Amino acid sequence: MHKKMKYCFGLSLCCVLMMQYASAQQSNLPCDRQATNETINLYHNLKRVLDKGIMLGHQDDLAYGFGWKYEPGRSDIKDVTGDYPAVMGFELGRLELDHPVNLDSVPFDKMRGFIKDAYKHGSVITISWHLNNPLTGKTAWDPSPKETVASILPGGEKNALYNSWLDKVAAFLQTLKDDKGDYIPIIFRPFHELNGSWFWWGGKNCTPAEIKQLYQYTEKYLRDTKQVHHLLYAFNTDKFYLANEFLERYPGDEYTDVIGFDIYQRGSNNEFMKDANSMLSMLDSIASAHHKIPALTEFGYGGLPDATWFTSTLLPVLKAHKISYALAWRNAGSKQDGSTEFYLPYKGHSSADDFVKFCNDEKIWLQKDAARENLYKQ
Ligand code: BMA
Repeated sequence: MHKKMKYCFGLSLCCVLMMQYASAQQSNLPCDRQATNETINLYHNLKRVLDKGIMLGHQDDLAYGFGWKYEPGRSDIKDVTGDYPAVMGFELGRLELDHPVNLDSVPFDKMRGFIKDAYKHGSVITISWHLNNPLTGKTAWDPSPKETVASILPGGEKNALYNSWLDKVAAFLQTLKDDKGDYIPIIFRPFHELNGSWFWWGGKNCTPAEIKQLYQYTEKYLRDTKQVHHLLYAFNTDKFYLANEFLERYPGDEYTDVIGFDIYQRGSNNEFMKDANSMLSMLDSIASAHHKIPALTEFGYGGLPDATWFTSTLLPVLKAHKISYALAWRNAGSKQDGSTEFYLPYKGHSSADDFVKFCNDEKIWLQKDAARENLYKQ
């Protein structure tokens, strides 16, 4: 080879290697490059324990359960298994309206206490946000008009309103500190189930480019404008059939730490297993290709009609895949509209014994298992 060519070849090889190194380094950090130490530690530890266990989560676990509300220390999971969930989910809907309680009647003041308690005992915290439709003033489930997402992006008529909502979210998040005054890391999961069309930010209600822009805008606003640096960001779809569908609204590797999907059983056990296995296989490969943390960001079989569902249906599916955590949705109990809603058994429920067996599997982690791993330490 000519000397000059040799030099050029060497230089390009060097550049490629440096770029590969830089991208590998990047994938080893949360997408917020100024994340607090505890947040960075959580990120690394979630990756470290991926092969060891699957953390079981529950939405609003400490707030209420089937037939009770706000009893200090109580949890349906604790009542049944003796331990709390390893992941606790909370919800911000209506914070944007200055309401003292969220859309599921949980006072934000109490929520702050639950989050502190969960953190202190070693659980992981994740927060969702069913924010109202900023253009119509109706709920998150008001899908029209299709201009809502465009209206809150820069240049849109509701951009200032949306910014004021993000100011409130940032202010709340910045009150989440431990006894020493350090921020409590949170897995923030905005615009969830974004491939379905039931929320104003989802599916047919905006273009993929618009929702990607909104996701990126939201993150930059919280991180760069409001200087919130204790968040890991979770991107999640609802049911999907192809990896391309999952990635259609993906905001990019620089904007996500955790990726996942929500799944609810509505048909037979076999159908659920088939769907969940297929989606989890796709998630496994997307997560490893993009160096992300895979999670089942919501799941449930409403009303738990099958007494052995946990060990016969859910467990084999979970154990066949790499999953950081699986968050069961809320045990709302009897609701105002006369219906009941719950996804994990309460004491005395017919699937309680099976659920205990499920939790006793070494792969399924509750709070004590998570605490043993010191997820917030280096
Ligand atoms: C839904 C239901 C609703 C609840 C909403 C937001 O799936 O549980 O009752 O208001 O989530 O938490």
